[in-house]
Amino acid sequence: MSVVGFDIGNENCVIAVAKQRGIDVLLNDESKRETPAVVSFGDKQRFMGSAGAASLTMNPRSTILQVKRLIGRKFNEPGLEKELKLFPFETLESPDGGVLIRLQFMGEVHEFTPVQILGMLLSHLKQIAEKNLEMPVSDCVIGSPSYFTDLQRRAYLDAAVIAGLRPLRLLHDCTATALGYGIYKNDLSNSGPVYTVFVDIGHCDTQVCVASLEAGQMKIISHAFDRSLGGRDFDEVLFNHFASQFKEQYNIDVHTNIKASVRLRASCEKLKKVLSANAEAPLNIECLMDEKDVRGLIKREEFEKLSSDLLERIAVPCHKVLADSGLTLDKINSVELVGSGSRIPAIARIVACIFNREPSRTINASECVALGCALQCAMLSPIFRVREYEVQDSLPLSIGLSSDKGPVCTLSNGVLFPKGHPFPSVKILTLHRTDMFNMEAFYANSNELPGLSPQLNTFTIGPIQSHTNTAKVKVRVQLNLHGIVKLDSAVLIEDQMDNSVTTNDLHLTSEEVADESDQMSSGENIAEVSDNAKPEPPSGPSAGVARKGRGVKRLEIPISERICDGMERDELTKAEEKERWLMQQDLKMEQTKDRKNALESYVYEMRDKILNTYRSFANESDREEISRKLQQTEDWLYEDGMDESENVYVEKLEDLIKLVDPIDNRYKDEEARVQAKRDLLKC
Ligand code: ATP
Ligand code: K
Ligand code: MG
Repeated sequence: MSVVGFDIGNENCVIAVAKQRGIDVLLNDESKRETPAVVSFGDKQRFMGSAGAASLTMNPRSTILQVKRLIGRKFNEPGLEKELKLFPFETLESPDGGVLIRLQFMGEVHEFTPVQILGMLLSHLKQIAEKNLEMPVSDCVIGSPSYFTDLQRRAYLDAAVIAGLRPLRLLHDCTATALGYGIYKNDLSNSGPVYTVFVDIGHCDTQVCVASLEAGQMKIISHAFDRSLGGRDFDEVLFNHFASQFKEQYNIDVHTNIKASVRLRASCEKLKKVLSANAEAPLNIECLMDEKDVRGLIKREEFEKLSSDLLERIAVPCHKVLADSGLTLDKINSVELVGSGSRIPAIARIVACIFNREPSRTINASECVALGCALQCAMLSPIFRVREYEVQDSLPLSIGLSSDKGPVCTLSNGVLFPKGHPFPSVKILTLHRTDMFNMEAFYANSNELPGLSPQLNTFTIGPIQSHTNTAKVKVRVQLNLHGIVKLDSAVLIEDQMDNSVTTNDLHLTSEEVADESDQMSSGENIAEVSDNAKPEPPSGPSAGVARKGRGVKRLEIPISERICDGMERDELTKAEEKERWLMQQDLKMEQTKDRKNALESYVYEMRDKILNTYRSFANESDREEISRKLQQTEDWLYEDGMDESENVYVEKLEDLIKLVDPIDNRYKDEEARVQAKRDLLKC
């Protein structure tokens, strides 16, 4: 078993693995440390990662980029439509309001959900890891943006199932970075925490956090983000600049031509990178559109002016994270800048200005998330021993809970887990209920993520077989390692001695006893809430079993969960089947390619041998016959045989071998005879 961390970027993915010596980044088939997050559909097989990226300009309509942007989102979400327009592939609304990707494959129209596409990408990364490690990979930790909603987190987990992975945790990108940084920091004294800000600017988003680092522990204090601000937006500034310039200068409108806009966008990204190290950068694209070659030039200063709005927006999450942390600037010990999007010099300037100090770049900007994930995976995996280190995250979006009678929590707006609440965490609610009831989790503060649909999922608790009208139901709510809300268990508590619940509650946890007075004064529907630091495993086997103690009867109540808009079990099974079919198809095409290559090399090898090695072992007519057959096969390979099935190539090769074999046998016999003679002489 192995212990792996995945950073799934909008542009690049990184795989890290924990080994006894430390954490390593794994190389892909091209010996690169970063694998493009691209899934491309060819005519008969898929190309993923680097091979997928290579097909983008050839096959833009069937090449899926930035699938992370689309996952777990509603087609009609504000802002999404504009983003979808920038993609060269076709998207449409799915029956449940999500996004579908439509493309041509094997001569037919296929539709895939973003979850399926991410499943493909994860499965590709899994294969890279397995090839490197020469063992199966399943347990992993996957980095996720802190702004991900419950639906997006579930979508990630579903994609992992499709890929045959078992995520032990979805870890916030910044938390992963902070973990990888904090655990190795050895200048921490025992005189209180030091505070570090991490700023991660990726391809599509900006995430910031404040972490408190101490010897043996790392706590995230606050997260902030702009989920639509990253390197991609700077590319777009250059793209629009040159698109309008070329319209005037060359009379071409790249917006009307998919291939031209894909190529210009790619060139602008390169240009942006050149500008990070140079004061000016040229742009030359041959035959961009209407057979016109285009040329351009931009100075860094001009680029910065064009992107001034974007640069200003970087300040927003930076100020917010500090305000939410409750710390003043002078308490901040250092600022670490990560994510390759942050390599634009002006970004470092702005960050320096906000935090009043130079940001440091001591961390590997592109690998830190994957490294932190691998570390966390090692910590969670039973097969690995890692030094004691506590990781505590902070909830980025407030979550509330209501029942059919209204909010159940006493905090404002029904908040159960407020933003900033440490997690993983468990709360126990005590409600006065005697009949089956529903509870609904929801996002409690729409300001924290504008456009967010508040609904999460609904839980039905019951049926309840209560014999008294004063029964209480204790519900265990967990904010789990993935940042997902779960109702773990519900227990009916009936007092058998008498019908009052005011006394005899000494068996309850101390927190609840302490809360007793609250309970007395609260209304019918308001729950008594207490924290429970240690998450217990769900009480599966004991469900339905009544336990008695001190005259109090406890009975497990069944809970059923209805997820809002997620994948149902049977949909997931279907997606797994489809993925298996696609993998088989890819494999078949790879094998076909191998067989075709084998035939081709045999032709070349024999052509040479027939003229040289085999020359004296075949008569002229045999040689002519073989040469003719070889030539025929070669011609066939370039024409009718270009795209044949695997066994056709195998048969062709067998036919040729049959023809050449007698000659080869004669040659080998002769070789053996010569060798025997030599051996004899040596004796
Ligand atoms: P996300 O975090 O949004 O999911 P990601 O993790 O794939 O995306 P990164 O790999 O951190 O993103 O960063 C990719 C971005 O960094 C791209 O926009 C890329 O153009 C940009 N980038 C890479 N190198 C440079 C450079 N030298 N100068 C400026 N930008 C760069
Ligand atoms: K990345
Ligand atoms: Mg990233």
